[in-house]
Amino acid sequence: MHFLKDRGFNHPIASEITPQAVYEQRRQLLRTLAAGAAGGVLATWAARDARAAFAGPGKHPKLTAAASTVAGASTMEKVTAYDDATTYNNFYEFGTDKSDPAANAGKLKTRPWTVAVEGAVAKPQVFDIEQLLKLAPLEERIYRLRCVEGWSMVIPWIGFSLSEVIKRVEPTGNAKYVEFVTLADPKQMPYVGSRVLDWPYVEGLRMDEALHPLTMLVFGMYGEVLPNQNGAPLRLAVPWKYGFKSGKSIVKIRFVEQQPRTAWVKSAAQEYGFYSNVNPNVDHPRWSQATERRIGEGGLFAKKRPTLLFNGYEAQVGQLYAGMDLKKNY
Ligand SMILES: Nc1nc2c(c(=O)[nH]1)N[C@H]1C(S)=C(S)[C@@H](COP(=O)(O)O)O[C@H]1N2
Ligand SMILES: [Mo]
Repeated sequence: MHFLKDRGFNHPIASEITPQAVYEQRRQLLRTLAAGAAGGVLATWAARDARAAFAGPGKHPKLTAAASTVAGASTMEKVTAYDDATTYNNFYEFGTDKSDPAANAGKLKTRPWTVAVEGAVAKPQVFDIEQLLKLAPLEERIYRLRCVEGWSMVIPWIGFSLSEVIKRVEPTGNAKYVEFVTLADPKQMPYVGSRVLDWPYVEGLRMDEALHPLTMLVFGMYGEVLPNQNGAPLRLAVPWKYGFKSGKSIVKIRFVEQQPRTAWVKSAAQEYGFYSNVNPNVDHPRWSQATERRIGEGGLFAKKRPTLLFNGYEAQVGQLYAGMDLKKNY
């Protein structure tokens, strides 16, 4: 998947840097609001802040969402420009260049759409997308997204915790892992049938990872319905793992006993492990993972950012891996 490409030479501007004092003020405001009854105010404030930071508006129907109160769900970092988040994509079903998904995914039919939730569950169910959208209140969460290729973005997603779906199908004791199968329709997706990957694109999580409140089922971004190139009509966002763990255009969620054989493990197991937790101390065999380039922060010569363990979500998810050798389980 991984050709390192650059978006060109934009000079960072001073206003992109948030002064520490302002940052601290915002943190305090967040704490106050999260602790109290002012959720609605927080939603407005977060939405305004996000809107000010991206170049939008997009061309998609609006989705209304309140700011999430899940711990660690929203970073104060500057949100990536809408144009960058919707034109610099990985979605190999539509091509392997960063601009291919925006160019080729436009005609993907996202209605009608169903998601089969099945396997080791007491109540298997086929959800219609409209039904899924109403399963729980929509939340906005501003997550960092770190691609295994060494770049990152900050994206305001709209959706809710995947656990909302999981609890409704009642997993049995045999449900140790969750497998996510995404659409593979050669009629709509020009690269399905190519040998780039073994289609469909399959991803997976351990059960406790899937149940973690930060693991998000996503229907929208930047206040709007997801653009097709970002995984419409629904995708996953698992912010502490490399981006490829977050499958786009999901059609099936299966609860299984054995660790799923994921598309990238099948393609290159030495390079892309099942866990794929963001980790600056575990290099990819062909490049360092110690730093990353934030998309929008200038060109090839912009200063790289240090990559954070679990992409900065260690306080929330570190427990899941207590005692586990992260170098072995990459
Ligand atoms: N079905 C599918 N899902 C996918 C991919 C893909 O090629 N096919 N690419 C992954 C990778 S490598 C990344 S980094 C993210 C990118 O999401 P974005 O384009 O919305 O930023 O989607 C992930 N989900
Ligand atoms: Mo990625």
